[in-house]
Amino acid sequence: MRMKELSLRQDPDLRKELALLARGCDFVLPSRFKKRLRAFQQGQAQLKKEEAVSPALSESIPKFYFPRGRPKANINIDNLISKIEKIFSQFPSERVTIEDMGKVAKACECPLYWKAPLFFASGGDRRGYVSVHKFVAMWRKVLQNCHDDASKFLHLLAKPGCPYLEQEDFIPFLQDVVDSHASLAFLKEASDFHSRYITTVIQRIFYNVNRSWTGKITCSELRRSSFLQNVALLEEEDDVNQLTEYFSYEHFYVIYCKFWELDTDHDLYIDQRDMARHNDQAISHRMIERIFSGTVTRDRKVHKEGRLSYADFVWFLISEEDKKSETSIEYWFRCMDVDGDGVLSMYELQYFYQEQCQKLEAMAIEPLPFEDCLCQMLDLVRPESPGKITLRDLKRCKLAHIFFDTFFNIEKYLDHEQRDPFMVAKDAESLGQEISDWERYAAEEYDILVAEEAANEQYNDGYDNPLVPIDCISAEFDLCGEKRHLFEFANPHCNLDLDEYKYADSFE
Ligand SMILES: [Ca+2]
Ligand SMILES: [Ca+2]
Repeated sequence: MRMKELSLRQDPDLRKELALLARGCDFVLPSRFKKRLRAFQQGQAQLKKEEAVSPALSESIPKFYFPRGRPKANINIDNLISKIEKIFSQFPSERVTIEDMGKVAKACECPLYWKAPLFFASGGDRRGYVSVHKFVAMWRKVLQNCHDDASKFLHLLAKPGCPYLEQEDFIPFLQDVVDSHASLAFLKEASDFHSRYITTVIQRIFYNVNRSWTGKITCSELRRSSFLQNVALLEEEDDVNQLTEYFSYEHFYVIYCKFWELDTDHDLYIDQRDMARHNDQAISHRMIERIFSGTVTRDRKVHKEGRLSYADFVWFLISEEDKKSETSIEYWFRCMDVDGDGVLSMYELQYFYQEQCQKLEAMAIEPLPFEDCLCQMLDLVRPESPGKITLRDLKRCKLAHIFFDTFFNIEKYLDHEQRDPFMVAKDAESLGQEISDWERYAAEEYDILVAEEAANEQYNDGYDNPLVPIDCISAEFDLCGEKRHLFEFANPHCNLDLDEYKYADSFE
């Protein structure tokens, strides 16, 4: 049918006649044309009918791309809105402050800790409250346009019209967690610690969620991650320390203490010399240079000014203590790929191995010749194309941690060397089934720090102690109790101004 139609339409004689007809020329058409014209008109009518009945081809393929989530059938927005209006009506002038926003979040059928994003997205920060009208207008738009949690959460947190989340977008949400989660109540008076904790959690969010390394979390990255499940768990879990992926205060404490030890002048930056002291000179100088080269850091000043911010240290420490995660493998791969061509060449491996040999010799240990080490490593990684190790090879081999430590961490290299290869293989098999290396490290270090503090408390009776993150803190915790609250801020001098730590600096 359509083929015939096309040929009719392309007929020059017929086109001419139709044009004449359109101009109102009234003359007798030769009968052969009349016949063809009728056929054409019938065809047109048929085509119109078809167009009206069957959708265009693009519409007949079911929609499969839903950047804002798949719309749910039978969602009654008016019903949902009236529930919310009912909640607002319980408050004077139908205005709700951040303290009562939890009730609104629940009426919206959202996890409790969506309360701050809901509050701020409807302009609550400017007035100190949200009116029913503003809120309903905002939420109705969200319900109409965003069809799953990831899309809704992103819309609430992002700057207007922005399709991704940047680091600073998380601050109001996390400040509310600090202000209102029961297990962080002990931080109430330690406002200088709020920003450090928040910085840490933001870095962990980007470390785990922003798999593209762009500094911009997209809706699909958020959807693929476990972050929103963890946000929902904040409501059920009384202790943030149980949420080890993002929110654990103990994990923050370990990272911050490790940084504090290196940052001797406490300006929240460390240089290469400070970094060299980490873990008793375990990391090679050549690797430290690479960490400071700007290839794995977000702060653009790292390379120029030769200093690493606390935020960038979070990435370093987690990568250093858990070399099995995808982000960590990417982190160290970027560092080792000195020329940035996407493969680790023999030259690059040798460059890092040379320093390891020097270190071993200084320890009176005879190092393995590079060729032998190379054979071992190629055996371990089994690269797809010989002589070139790619990121894919390292992720696939499940032993990337041993590979990396061989080239830049002398202490861990020696540890691996002393281990039974059979056990190493078994480790690789059980990867992902037990707690992560990072979780194990953080738990052990936390216990050590707590014990150190307890000892200091006993001997110094709370006087200045260079090992304690903030000199003026007198630690108070209950070693027998389940929850150990390290900070009890007795000294008013430690209430530093929150502004003293500029977010803009570390989020650039
Ligand atoms: Ca410093
Ligand atoms: Ca390379």
